[in-house]
Amino acid sequence: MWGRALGATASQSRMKLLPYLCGYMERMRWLSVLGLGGTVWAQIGAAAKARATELALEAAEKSAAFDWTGLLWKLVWIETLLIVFLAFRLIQLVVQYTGYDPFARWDRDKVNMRLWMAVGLGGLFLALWSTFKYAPLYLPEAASRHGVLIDGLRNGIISFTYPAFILVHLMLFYMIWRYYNGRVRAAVYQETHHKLEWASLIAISIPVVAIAIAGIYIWSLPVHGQKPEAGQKTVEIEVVAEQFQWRVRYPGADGKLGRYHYTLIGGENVLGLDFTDPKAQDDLLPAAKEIHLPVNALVTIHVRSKDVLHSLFLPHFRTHIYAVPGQKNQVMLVPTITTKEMRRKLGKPDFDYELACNQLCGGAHYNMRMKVVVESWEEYQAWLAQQKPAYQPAQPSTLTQARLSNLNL
Ligand SMILES: [Cu+2]
Repeated sequence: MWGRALGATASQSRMKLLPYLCGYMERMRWLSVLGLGGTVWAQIGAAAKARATELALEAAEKSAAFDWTGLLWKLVWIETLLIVFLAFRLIQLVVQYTGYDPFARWDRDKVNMRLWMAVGLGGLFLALWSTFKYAPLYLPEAASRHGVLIDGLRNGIISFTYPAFILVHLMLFYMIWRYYNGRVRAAVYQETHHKLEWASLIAISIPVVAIAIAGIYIWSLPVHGQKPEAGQKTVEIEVVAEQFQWRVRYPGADGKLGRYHYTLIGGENVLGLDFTDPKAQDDLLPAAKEIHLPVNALVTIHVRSKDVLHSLFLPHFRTHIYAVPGQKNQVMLVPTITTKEMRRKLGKPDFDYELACNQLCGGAHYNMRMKVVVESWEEYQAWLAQQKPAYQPAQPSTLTQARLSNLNL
């Protein structure tokens, strides 16, 4: 009986669920035990583990003693695996030696079908429920001109993929219920219906091509697609990434960012500015860890990295570009909502826009956050007026001078 259950031959169409599972476990013993144990552990243990981590952190705060909670949870982990393995082994041995199969009367296909329905419909319900449950955690409305288009594209795509997602899954589960073995056995053979194939091909191609074209246009906007409108103010700033902070450079009165060269980086000259360039001498390097942007101006952000790959991510403005060592990148945006206005809209008086590093760039990656302040043009100018220029009369040092003359800049 055991052997036949393993074989899953055509003559044995009504296999028993449990012996079959046991046989499967027997063959794939360790893999299955690990997989099943892992799944069980992930489901039941995730919440408990979070709590354990909390406790461990609390304990670590109180004293730097050995992490007993952590060890305990590791033991529970191993024990869970052992219990799962032993339970299956036990059932398997009982079936093997007594020949008694407590589940002999089960209709395995029916059980499978019902399990599938439960898992499938349950999963579909959870997917729908979580969409609405976590909706308050979504980003607020886009605070940049191109961001509104990006959101529009996203919402447009979701408005027909979401109903399709639900429909396709309902159909899938209907098929499982309708055609489980024991009800309808034979499938109907259908010759290729060429007209139908062509019709479905075209029907699917149209939205896909439309999405692709809209995507190429909209997604390229932040990189090179934007021009200043008549009378619109333009601003250029530079954001430089390094392990583990952002540095921001604003142009001085001339409105232009000066030259830099990586070989000039050193000492006080953290951005490697070339102070023989007059445009660099009035550049501003604010000490405050925040970026100021004027509302409704076309802002060009020049992005570079001093060491490894970082990523400039401005989620509220739907703007994102990599900071690549040795490469000049730039991204453009028009902030449309000031910080004050957004705070009022969201009803959160302490809300702030944020710049984050979106690339795991090393141990203190989490440090790479910066407050972004969007304010009126006047407020922006007033803030700029308070910032100190990067160029100090003592600079460039003799060492920097020597480097400069070597470079023939
Ligand atoms: Cu980074």
